[in-house]
Amino acid sequence: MKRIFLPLCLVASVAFVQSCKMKNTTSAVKGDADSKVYVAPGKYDEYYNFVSGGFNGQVSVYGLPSGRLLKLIPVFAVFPENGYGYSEETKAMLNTTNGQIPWDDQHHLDLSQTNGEQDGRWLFANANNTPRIARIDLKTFKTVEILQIPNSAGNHSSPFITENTEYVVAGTRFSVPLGAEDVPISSFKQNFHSTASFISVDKNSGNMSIAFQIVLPGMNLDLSHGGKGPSHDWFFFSSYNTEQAYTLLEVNASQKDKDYIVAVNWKKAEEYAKAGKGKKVPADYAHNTYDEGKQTATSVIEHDVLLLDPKDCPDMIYMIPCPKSPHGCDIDPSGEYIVGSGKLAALIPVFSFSKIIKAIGSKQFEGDFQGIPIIKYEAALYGEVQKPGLGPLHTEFDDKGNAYTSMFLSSEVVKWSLKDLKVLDRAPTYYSVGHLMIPGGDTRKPSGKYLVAYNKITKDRFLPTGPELAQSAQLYDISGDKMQLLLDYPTIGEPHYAQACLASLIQDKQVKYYDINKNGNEFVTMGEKKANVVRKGNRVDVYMTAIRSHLVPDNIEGVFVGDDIYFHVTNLEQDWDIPHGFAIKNNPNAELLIMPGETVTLKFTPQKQGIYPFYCTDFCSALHQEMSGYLRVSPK
Ligand code: CUK
Ligand code: CUA
Repeated sequence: MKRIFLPLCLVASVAFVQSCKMKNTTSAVKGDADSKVYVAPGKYDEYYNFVSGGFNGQVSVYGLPSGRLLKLIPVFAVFPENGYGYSEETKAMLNTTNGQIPWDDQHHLDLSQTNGEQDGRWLFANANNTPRIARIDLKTFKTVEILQIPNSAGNHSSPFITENTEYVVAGTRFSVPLGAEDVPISSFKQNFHSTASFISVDKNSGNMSIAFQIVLPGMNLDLSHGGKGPSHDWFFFSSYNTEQAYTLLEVNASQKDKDYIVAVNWKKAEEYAKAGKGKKVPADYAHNTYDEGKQTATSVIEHDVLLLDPKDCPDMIYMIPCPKSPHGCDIDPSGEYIVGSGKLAALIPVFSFSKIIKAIGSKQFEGDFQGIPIIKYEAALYGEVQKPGLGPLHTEFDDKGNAYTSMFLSSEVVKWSLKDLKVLDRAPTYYSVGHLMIPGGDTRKPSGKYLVAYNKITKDRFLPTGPELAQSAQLYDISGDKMQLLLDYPTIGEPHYAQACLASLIQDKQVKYYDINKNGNEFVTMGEKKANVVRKGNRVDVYMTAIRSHLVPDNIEGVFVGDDIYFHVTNLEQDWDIPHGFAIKNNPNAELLIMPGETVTLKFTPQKQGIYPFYCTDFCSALHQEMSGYLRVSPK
């Protein structure tokens, strides 16, 4: 088994053969690794691990340390398994100003925080392709809100939050003209912009709304993180292509020795917005919310957004030079250190927040980038980690003053000390690690127990499955001086960032079933006796109930070709883990999975006469197979 690098790193990688011994990698697992990941039958994992789905558009949930897959949460893609995006109640969740978009590319996650610590309330997720941010309610593991982001493309630097979840922040990867102007691509410098959107999050409901968008020069914002503690008021973004090239072939976009970390004082921005320094401009975007009481989603189109132009808002934004195409932008638990990771740099620069503030005070600038002051590199720099490895991407932190950086090219996790910036340990990854994650590793209170590496290439780690292999995650014990590889487990889609928190933050808040008496769905059927079929023109509403082990009504006649039939199925069960399903032959609208106490609606417009069986798809009782019925469709 040969390791394959990107051509550009072939030469440089030779120096790192020490981490590239492919054969017999199981020897990396020593001693008591098995007992550290063994979660006995009936026992729970210690952590929930939320993993982004990449091009599958969903979020997956694992237990740690076992690596057991617990759930797939549908977010930015339709999910035939439970009818997300197919049921009448959820269709609106995928609504955008360009119609229903049933797919996206999901890269980053952030768990809500209070005072810089995870609070187990919500999980935010970004969509890269058609810029959107979703909020998942961790009481139900359901996507309850999706907000489209206007004036953006490639919503990559997202959805990172401020320390108290005051804002969830989204930054543009592909600069575009504001609005949808038809301009020559070669007018990039004049007409293209990136934006940093600050989306306020309601303290109680969690509801999101775009507070303001900061208009930045044309360039690519890549990743970001909010400050904490002393840097609470600030948000830091990494950027690349500050050459402002519009064809990103390396020669155009990676010429400069340094790109920038963009430091935004969002408290100042907030003040400017309040003082009327912004400009309201027309911008249409969809705001979709799932009402947990009414059990249904609605989509509203908003029409304007407040833009802040740095020219009108002095002392709000600064640029900090950062070597060679920075990717990750990570803040240590104290809030003092900002770690930039130049993908093509042979070092990791660590910036000091207090030095940045001093440099701003004494105006240690080296010119400006389209009017935004550039702080001198040395004036902002705390120090550099020398020879960390090749292709540094992302950094997380433990509770002992150490940082861990993923090295894509040299395929390893490198542990280094924040105090003296010395490399302390390296552990190979199999292979080409992207993000890495420590539970709470981007908060004020990281755990020092585990680290998970999310690898881009799997090769020989699992039984082969044709040309497409599962992605691999690897769990390390980081409690000692040396990292210890404990476990490989396959993941779904292509994970990028992930988050994990103590299970105790979430597990006791779980909604086990919905109280049928509080069911607010307008099509609820409160008991079998109320089951009914109602016709209005060519619309037929079937008020159906499901309870072990029958669907009522189970014989439906008097329906004609071309009728729009709405099956409103209410699950009457009042017990945990007793969902019923509903599917009908030849219906292009997938199926339903209805939780106890819930009502969900499936639309069907039969095109041909005939007898259409329907049935419960979830094996719910010994008489599950009997939970079925017939629809008769007659010619018009
Ligand atoms: S990105 Cu994937 S490895 Cu989209 Cu956060 Cu760095
Ligand atoms: Cu209900 Cu099977």
